[in-house]
Amino acid sequence: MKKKHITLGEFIIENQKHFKYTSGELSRLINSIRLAAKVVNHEVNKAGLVDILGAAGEVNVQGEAQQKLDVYANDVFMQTLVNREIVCGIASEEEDDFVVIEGKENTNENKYVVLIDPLDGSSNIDVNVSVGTIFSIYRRVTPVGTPVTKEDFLQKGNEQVAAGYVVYGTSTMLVYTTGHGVNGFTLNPAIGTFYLSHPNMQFPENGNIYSINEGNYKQFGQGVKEYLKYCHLDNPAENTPYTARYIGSLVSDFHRNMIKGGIYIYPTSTKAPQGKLRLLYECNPIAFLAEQANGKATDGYRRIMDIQPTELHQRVPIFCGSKNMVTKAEEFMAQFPDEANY
Ligand code: AHM
Ligand code: MG
Repeated sequence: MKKKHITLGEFIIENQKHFKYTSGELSRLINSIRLAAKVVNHEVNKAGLVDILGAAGEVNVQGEAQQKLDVYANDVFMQTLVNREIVCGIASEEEDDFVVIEGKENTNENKYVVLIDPLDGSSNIDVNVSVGTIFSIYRRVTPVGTPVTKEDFLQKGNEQVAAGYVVYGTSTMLVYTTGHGVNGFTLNPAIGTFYLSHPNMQFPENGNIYSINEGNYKQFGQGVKEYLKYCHLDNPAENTPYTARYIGSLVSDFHRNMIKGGIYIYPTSTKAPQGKLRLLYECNPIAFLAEQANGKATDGYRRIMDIQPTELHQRVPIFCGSKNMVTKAEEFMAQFPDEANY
């Protein structure tokens, strides 16, 4: 009988064969992200309701006051990873510094670190628009048996062993890669199970969607301005004018563009001289997914995954999406080489 309706749990076990190390640690790690995603999904889905109840001073079953969703999501992901004792450290957008997890009997024997943006797209939380979780996973570089250090987190995107996101949208999906393509799983909320719904996701090489906060136009550098003028041209041979679509949630904009073909840009500007998005837990995982799905991710000049991180919360500009569209944008940027020095 042919296999069908494959669950994420089954897929993780099946794909363990790809992993270089077979202790099952990485599989257990992805499984714990799956669990945390379901818990956060449950809370995201009653966001408006919680507000109504919250006005009356709602408290949860533990007797704690309701928290903001981004803080809540951070707690859920951190706690799930801590409880399962499968990582040696976590860095999160919500935490100033990385968190050391000593694991079983304080042996520091775990090999992976996780970097996470627990709830990305914060401006959309209160208005019933899609938000997401982004995660990135590395093997530690310092010796097992010692507490994790900053060096374990400041690795190039190139070294990622897995990355993915959860999009809490019209349906909830978990999309991830371990370096063997990108696969998407949709949550059946009735039974709380993710099913493989989007196997082997691929960016169309071309597209006609551009996603950028064009309200900042006057603050952009000349390379981006010239590229945007190109996007506006009435030139059917080049597929322009492009269609503008900008949700303001990286995960949702990226997800749509991966399916339909498009480019997402968060460039430098006078307001955000280094760009806005964070290299380690926003740009690198998105870049890994983009490349695994036959797309491209650069800072306008260099491959995102080749950038050597120096800070946990470092920002970089990002251009990601359909390969030919990103390459075209880079051609405009190349005319203004000074803008590479952000
Ligand atoms: P956040 O981590 O504070 O939510 O910020 C990241 C988000 C991205 O999801 C989104 O693409 C971008 O910020 C939107 O920023 P802006 O409102 O400046 O366009
Ligand atoms: Mg974010």
